[in-house]
Amino acid sequence: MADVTLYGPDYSSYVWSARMICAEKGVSAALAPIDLGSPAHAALHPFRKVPVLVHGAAAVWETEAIGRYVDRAFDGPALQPGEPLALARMDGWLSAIVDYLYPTLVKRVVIPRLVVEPDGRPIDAADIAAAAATGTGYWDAVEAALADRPYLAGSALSLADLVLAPIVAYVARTPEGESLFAPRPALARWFGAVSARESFAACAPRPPGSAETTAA
Ligand SMILES: N[C@@H](CCC(=O)N[C@@H](CS)C(=O)NCC(=O)O)C(=O)O
Repeated sequence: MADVTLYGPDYSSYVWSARMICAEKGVSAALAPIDLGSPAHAALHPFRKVPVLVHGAAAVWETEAIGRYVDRAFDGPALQPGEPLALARMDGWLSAIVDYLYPTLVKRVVIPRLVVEPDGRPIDAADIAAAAATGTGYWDAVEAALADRPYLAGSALSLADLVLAPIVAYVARTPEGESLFAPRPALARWFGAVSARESFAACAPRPPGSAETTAA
């Protein structure tokens, strides 16, 4: 029997991150589908988002909370630095991902490009271009952060790297992401390292064409 259950579709970048967090911690997580927006979903997450982690009788919601909970509740390699400045860097990046990178790049670039457009529905090219332009500054900030340290918080992998990596993977698959890595060697090196981890491939969405698999 798995240690925990994670609810949500595997294509969600945040579900991918939550699964990676569990895998890196050595926590076995069963992935379970959920009928998005349903009363059963609302019973687990008051804002009806994914992922939700269920451990025993407790439901934990929001990816950051799930990551911190898994890190504290289980043995295994620490995914949050103990040193105050490194912890502040991790917290800063987690906040920036949730408040800036995800809304701009996943909602306005990845979903239109990888979900809406292939589905034959209209996209707003001007909004995609505007979001990608804003994203350029965000990627430059990530590049600057990684220029003098291997991971976002410092010398060790943390929750921030595990939340950002699936977003980078999705953006890199869009036309706007074609020039993501070439001008940003630190980002490329970091993504190479995080995406080479066993957890990245093990928790990645099933290949296109599999049931329930689409982007973001
Ligand atoms: N702040 C939330 C965001 C969760 C989120 O937006 N999840 C998306 C999938 S990546 C979702 O639930 N989408 C379904 C919906 O909005 O109905 C977290 O960190 O978990």
